[in-house]
Amino acid sequence: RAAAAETQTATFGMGCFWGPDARFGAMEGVVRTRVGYAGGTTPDPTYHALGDHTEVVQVEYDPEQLSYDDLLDVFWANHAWASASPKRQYRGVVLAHDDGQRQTAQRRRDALEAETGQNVATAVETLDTFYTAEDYHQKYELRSTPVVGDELDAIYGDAFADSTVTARLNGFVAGHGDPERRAVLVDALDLPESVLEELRRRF
Ligand code: MHO
Repeated sequence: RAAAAETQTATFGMGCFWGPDARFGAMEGVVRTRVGYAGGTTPDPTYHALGDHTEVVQVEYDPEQLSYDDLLDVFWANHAWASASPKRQYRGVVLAHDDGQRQTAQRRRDALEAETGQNVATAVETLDTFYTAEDYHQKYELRSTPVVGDELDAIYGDAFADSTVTARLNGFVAGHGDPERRAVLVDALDLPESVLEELRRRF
């Protein structure tokens, strides 16, 4: 299916960003993922000098295949929204890109509280600046897969963090996505046999 001319972007804090990078990357309709730091005020944060920022995943998606509500389903189901994180680095937060996202996220937050009768600790805020994290955090699961990580890093170079294929593979090596979709992707890849062999072994 052809990608839409215009993609949309969502940004979420849901604990250590390695996990959600893989989870969203596996989803059909996600075009690109990036991990980074946002939600604070400290200029130019890094992993070891985060200041008041939070680890977040940024998800670029095709609105003809996925809605913001679809992403919020995954967001709410996959982070600890009922208790405030002791570290701001790992807090749950929706960083809305516009008023529409902000209202949708707030509506979902209210609905979750109404359904469960529990207090939701996760915040809904407006995104200011997203600072891309260091390369070694991008698609961490894929990067740390023996053989595959190093080979793809060499083949993709600067595109490693930005490609749809690496987003999908990052999700698949982490165990997301169904076996059929994994097989279809691997069969379509023009990559060294050592890489394909290792991927098939893992899938
Ligand atoms: N290595 C840390 C989390 C890293 S995440 C990028 C841990 O597993 O505790 O914050």
